[in-house]
Amino acid sequence: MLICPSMMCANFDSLQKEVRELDIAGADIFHIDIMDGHFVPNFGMGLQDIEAIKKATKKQVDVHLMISNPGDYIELFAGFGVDIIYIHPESDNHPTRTLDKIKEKGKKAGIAINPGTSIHQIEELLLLVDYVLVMTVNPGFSGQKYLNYVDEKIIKLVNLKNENSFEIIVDGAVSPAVMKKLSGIGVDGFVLGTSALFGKKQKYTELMKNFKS
Ligand code: S6P
Ligand code: MG
Repeated sequence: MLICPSMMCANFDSLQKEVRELDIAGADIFHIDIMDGHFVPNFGMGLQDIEAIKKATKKQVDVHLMISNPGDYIELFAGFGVDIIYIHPESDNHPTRTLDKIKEKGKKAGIAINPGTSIHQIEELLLLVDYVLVMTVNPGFSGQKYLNYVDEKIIKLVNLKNENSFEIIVDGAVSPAVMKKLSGIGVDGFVLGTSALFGKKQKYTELMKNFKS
């Protein structure tokens, strides 16, 4: 089970300390939310944050691009040495071209899909991606409510995994209970923010140990 801390929810007074502690605690992929105030009504992390996080860990780093026309920025983000680039096909006129661009840069390609995006709309893309990031909240903010109706789509996606070769990561209001439920049905990993990991009394090592067990 892959644990992906959503770094937007970390304590920014000491971002690199947070990264080092999460790294030691067993984080697998550091998740960086990038927003443009256009595709989503908010602004997320900045380019300088990617640099700071990359300097503090050797583990994998992803960028979740919640931006319009992500195809215009693949070179820019690949240049920061991230490992995985997620685009929203909803915000790209030519998502397959953009996924090709990501792979040409030697990066793993992912699609992030909104709660209202059906499998039918993205079926062809499944042949081209390494990861599918299923949004269980509408993108743009942490601390939202889990949208239960997305579960049906997650089950369908799990069934499609055998014909393709992608991993399913769930992003949005993932609590320990959600993790337990979804890892049981074949989800590969979780983006963790305020619902499970940040702002808690327990240390990251303790929390992470419980999640992995
Ligand atoms: C949402 C973003 C997510 C959040 C994450 C926060 O737009 O893509 O990665 O940061 O969902 O977790 P939580 O538990 O506060 O919803
Ligand atoms: Mg995200």
